[in-house]
Amino acid sequence: MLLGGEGVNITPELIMMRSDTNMISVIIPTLNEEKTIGPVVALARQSKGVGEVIVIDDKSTDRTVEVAKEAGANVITSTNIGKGSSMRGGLMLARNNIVVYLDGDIDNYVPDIIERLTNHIIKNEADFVKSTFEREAGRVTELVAKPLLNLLMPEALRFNQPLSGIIAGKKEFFQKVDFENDYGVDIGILLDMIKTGARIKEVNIGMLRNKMKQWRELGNMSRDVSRAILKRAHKHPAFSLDSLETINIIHYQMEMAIKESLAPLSRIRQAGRRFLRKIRTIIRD
Ligand SMILES: Nc1nc2c(ncn2[C@@H]2O[C@H](COP(=O)(O)OP(=O)(O)OP(=O)(O)O)[C@@H](O)[C@H]2O)c(=O)[nH]1
Ligand SMILES: [Mg+2]
Repeated sequence: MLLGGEGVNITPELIMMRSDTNMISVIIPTLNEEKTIGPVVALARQSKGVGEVIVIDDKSTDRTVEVAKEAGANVITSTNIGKGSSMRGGLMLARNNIVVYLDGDIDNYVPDIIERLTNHIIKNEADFVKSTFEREAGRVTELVAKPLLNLLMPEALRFNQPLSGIIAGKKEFFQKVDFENDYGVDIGILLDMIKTGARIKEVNIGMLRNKMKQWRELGNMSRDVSRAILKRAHKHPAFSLDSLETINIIHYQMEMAIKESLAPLSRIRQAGRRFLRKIRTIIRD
């Protein structure tokens, strides 16, 4: 589009970048990320179009808050614990019309991460952008989210990383979706965005190095993610009692598999107890 004199090519991109209200707010939820949060904030602040970087911290017990402040973030301590609650809180504070969410635990973001995530939004080709990336292991994604989605809402399977929390979108679209309080937040946002008819693009952000979660944390995450999917599946037109029955079967089979794999551990524990009892008897006698 050509506007004004002197042959100035005023593209939608230029209009967005020139207007303060169309700049970018970057929001980062954190819980004990002192090692990585500094460079993440610095990278976001240096990126073109970023007007503010907001870190929403859940009372980290390490130096996350100090490090994030030193790097130039506006740090807010949340009162409602949970990744999703913090993401919702950040949205309420965001001043700009384009919102980017980053994870604070990544130490190898590509330098143009913000540009990759916002490019389609700035050009008004998308309302919401989901990132895709290669990573070492996405156990909850492969074992919980994808099988459930396949059964209940297969339209979401076209996204490689449905649980990715590295996303961008227009603030007005984020305001229309339901933010779960916990780890169900990211899949919930994606499913709600699909439902609201948002134009969604997936962009590749390369390879991400991620901290590996302990099994106990994976359990909590799986619970949050399944809850967010099932809550939405109930309202889905394709939802039927048949699919509910299949979920019960899957649940039962998973439980049996876990019990079977834990059985040897339990035998070892019992043998250990017997051994200790014997030692005590020997000492006593
Ligand atoms: N405020 C807040 N942030 C959290 C909470 N849990 C995790 N985060 C932050 O959210 C971001 C992503 O968290 P991760 O635990 O790595 O979650 P994830 O990336 O979805 O999971 P992985 O794929 O296992 O890495 C990080 O910056 C965390 O510090 C929480 O309860 N509150
Ligand atoms: Mg992570």
